[in-house]
Amino acid sequence: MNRYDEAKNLYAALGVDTDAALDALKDVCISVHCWQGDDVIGFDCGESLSGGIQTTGNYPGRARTPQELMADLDKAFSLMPGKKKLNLHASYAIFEDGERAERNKLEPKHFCKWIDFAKARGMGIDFNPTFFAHPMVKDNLTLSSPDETVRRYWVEHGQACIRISEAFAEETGVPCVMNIWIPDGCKDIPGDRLGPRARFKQSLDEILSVPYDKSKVYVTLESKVFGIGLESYTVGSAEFCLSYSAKNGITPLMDNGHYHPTEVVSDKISSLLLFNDKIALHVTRPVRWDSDHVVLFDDETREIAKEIVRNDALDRVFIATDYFDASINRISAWITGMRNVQKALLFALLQPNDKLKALQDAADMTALMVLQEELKTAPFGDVWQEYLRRENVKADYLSEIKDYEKKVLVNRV
Ligand code: RNT
Ligand code: ZN
Repeated sequence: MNRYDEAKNLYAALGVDTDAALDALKDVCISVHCWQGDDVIGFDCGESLSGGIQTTGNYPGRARTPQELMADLDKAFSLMPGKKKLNLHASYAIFEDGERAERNKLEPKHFCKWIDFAKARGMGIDFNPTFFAHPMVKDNLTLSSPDETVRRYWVEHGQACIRISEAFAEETGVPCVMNIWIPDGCKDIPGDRLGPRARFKQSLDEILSVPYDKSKVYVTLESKVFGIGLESYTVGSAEFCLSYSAKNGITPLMDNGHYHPTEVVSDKISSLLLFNDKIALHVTRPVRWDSDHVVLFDDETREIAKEIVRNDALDRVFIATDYFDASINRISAWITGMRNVQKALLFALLQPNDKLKALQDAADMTALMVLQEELKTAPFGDVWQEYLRRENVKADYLSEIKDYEKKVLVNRV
């Protein structure tokens, strides 16, 4: 008997159907963030990263042009199993022949190369207005700025992005998730917490006043607790973003690096699912702060996946990766994080969820603990290998990455 068949029997004894789990996983689409490939720099204005987020490390081989980023994405995609979507930021606009456009004047045509890229690969595109790394960010503020010229500029940027998102959906035939995240905040104790939030609220209202097809564009709103240099006050806090989303019929997005260190997103998912048709996630790994380390197959990633699966919400949660590590091979980082999200989902799909629930309802917490611990050492690896085999992807991606590094990446100097 091969290892998969043996694992299948062992899981069956625990009440789990491994074939059903593999079938479910193959339909899950994960949105792959383009910004891991070039340290969140983009192509539109050459400003260094700001907004309280930081990429650290200077491993050779950063993608410097759209061509390089597309080639690297292709390399990464070829070694990632499963269904993918491309997640772009507005700062990745591609301008032809020196013709530039300001962020408030961006149009679908500035992304036509990306549309062609996605279509050729049968993928949808998700989108993010870029409210950072730009000279119009004044005093760390964008949509909440008291300077009407600044606020208007960024409102127009948001509106332009809605039109671009709708074009992505129309061109690819796949709905587009457009995520709004602003870095706005204060390093030190503010004298007014209400004013910036009131202006942010008004700006969002203005952005959403652009007519768009809600079956094609899902607008999401991402909260945050603090950023580097913005430690004391964040305009788009959790309460603000959840309340705004609930009241205005848009989708809340939780990034698991955006909460206090002992708060976990896995515990928030069930609550949001009770009150929202859809929710969105940025899967990342915070180490001591929102450090955006590569996602690992760790406890919290598994717990997040379990909450999606056991609440039967695979079709209600938009899952996207969001991390940036410049200290290791960037393509390997992409693949490792993506595969770990999928591993966590498979692990969750291999839980006897009905049994676990019944034990809890019967208040048999002893048996619940024993079974949950037992599951940790079940032959998960053999089922994962079977998934890779069915997806036609090798378990070993490192050798191919090392080869690409030698042939392509080291020449980028
Ligand atoms: C920042 C947010 C945001 C960004 C990307 C680049 O803390 O997580 O999602 O990481 O938009
Ligand atoms: Zn995020």
